[in-house]
Amino acid sequence: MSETGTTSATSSTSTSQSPERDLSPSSEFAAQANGTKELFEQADADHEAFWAAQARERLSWAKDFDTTLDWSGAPFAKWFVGGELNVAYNCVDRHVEAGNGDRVAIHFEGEAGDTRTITYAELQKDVAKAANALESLGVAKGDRVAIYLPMIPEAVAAMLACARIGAPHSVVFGGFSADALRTRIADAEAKVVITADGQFRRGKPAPLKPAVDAAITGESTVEKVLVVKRTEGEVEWDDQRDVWWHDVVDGASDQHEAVPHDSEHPLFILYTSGTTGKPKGIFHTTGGYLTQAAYTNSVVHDVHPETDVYWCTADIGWVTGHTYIVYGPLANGATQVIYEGTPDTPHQGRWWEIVEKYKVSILYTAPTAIRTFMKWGDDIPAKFDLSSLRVLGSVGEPINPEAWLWYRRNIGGDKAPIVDTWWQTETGGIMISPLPGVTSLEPGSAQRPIPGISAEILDDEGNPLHEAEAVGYLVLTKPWPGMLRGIWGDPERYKETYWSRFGEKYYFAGDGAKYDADGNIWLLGRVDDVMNVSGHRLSTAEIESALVSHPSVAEAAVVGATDETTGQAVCAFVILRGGFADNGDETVQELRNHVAKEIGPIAKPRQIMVVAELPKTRSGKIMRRLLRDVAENREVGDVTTLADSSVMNLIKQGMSGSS
Ligand code: 6R9
Repeated sequence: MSETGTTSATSSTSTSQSPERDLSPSSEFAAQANGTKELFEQADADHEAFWAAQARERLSWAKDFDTTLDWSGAPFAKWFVGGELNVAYNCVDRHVEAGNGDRVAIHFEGEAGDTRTITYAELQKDVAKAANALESLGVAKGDRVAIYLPMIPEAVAAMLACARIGAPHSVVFGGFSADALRTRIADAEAKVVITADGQFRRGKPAPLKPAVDAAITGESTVEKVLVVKRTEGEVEWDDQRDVWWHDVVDGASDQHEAVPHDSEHPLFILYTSGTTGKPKGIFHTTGGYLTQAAYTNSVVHDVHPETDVYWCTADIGWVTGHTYIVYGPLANGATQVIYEGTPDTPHQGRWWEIVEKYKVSILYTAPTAIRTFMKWGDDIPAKFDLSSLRVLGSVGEPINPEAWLWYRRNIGGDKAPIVDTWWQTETGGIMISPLPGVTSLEPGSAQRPIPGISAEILDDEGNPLHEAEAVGYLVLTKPWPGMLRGIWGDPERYKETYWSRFGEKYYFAGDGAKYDADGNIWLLGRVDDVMNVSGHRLSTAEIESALVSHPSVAEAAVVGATDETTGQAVCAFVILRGGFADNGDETVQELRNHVAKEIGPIAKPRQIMVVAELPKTRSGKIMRRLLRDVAENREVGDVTTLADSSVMNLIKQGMSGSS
């Protein structure tokens, strides 16, 4: 590295070493940081003792646990065995008991500009009322409750009410279709659905309840639908089945006993895309998950509940919303912002206006959002006072160094540390990330496993790779408290998906990774047929089956192509059935809308190409690699394993003919 300052161009992985850019933590930041070097030492010295200490220090247990980890039934883990606690008590009541009832839990900002401030004491009442209401609707410990709500405070109260009763919730993202909701409700055999009449999106009310009505027509396990009034839109009503939230919750008693549950009692199910069409119901349990959530939110986001205003921009329909809106920050007693709407409503500075208004000090968001803001221009955030921000976070997909540097400069005032956090629905909480008071940052890299977590990168044969730039598969090598306990109703699929690629010793994450020369981990995206579109996991198989379910489609192949804003974009190749003409744009629009209807607007293909053939191997496997080459406008790679090597020429000719 030269002293001249000209070296930053040598490679995108050496930014932190440029003499002009010091990305080590400032001494002021380090002095106040929750995450310390000592944590690494403690975790290395005794993994289980470290986690036992986190569980005991950060949570209130009604009954202490006797065994920290029972791994005798591996890969099925039990953490904090024998312990009992109530998650809602830990997230709300104990803060009130400790004299912090007047502290704001939630600053709610509706899209239309309506606001609500909810203290911990108020949240306690809301949760108790919702718990009483759910019980009056017949929900008991162990029953599953589906939640299909917009980003409103009732969503948080609903989740915590379920946790309080011990009824596992299954939150389904409000952007998912009726069909997606139906499969998730059926798989979890949910007894009650909590929804709203509608939600505000881009300045307009959009209905939600019709999707629930459609999802439970015919045979269904659902007995009651609890409906929050949000948009005042017209709704169909079934007097036997539907009840208004304001009728049964508002009038319920605000006293509700938080009965302790076993540490391993299921807390929630959350569906995520797998390599086959059927989504996997990832399930998490009580003590281990909450420990992971509270610990990581403290040491990675560096939340100081007395002084910080924290804002995680995720939707509660994703795991980030579960762990870093509901469970982590509330377990820590933090004050947070919840925003209902889109970043450009009513103007492209909306987020920065919110940061200025509430003096947000910690912001946790996704690279796709950051890239969108980059596109909108530096002048927009520059109009607002963002000086309250002291920690920035990123999650969902790799953040490219350019976006990282833009985020740091334009949002973080060139001083706020950025924590690029790698984790998954399955891991329950952050696994790989800088600790902002300890780590010298490396733009674009999630860097190191946090204290208590161990990772390796393996080659095809399962040998650890340590040399720089060697690309392999990321695995986690020791169980951790927040790990998934399984796939709901399918223990075999759990073993097969996560614990068979490299044997029972390694949790296979499904991500490619490499080390750089400094030992930082760089995540390289999924190695399976899962795409990452704006940080959301979508399976190629799921979208293919949606396309094939359209009467005009004979066959479909879907690939994720690199996209400047969304990371990856859905590109589909379809073969029409005989008798269906290719009507150009009209056909494409119809199929795009069909996918939106079947799965949800996030799955809508950016591009659909009608082709005569698909490239297949002799064993009939579609070679997506070649289609990706086409979708990304590259020279098409090796075609020698194709059953018919002329197919790619046909596809390419077809492309050049289309607009
Ligand atoms: C939390 C969440 C998990 C997948 C994961 C990986 C990708 C998430 C990342 C990242 C690179 C990061 N991913 N964070 N890749 N750097 N900081 O996103 O959970 O929806 O289950 O997605 O997202 O590919 O395997 P989930």
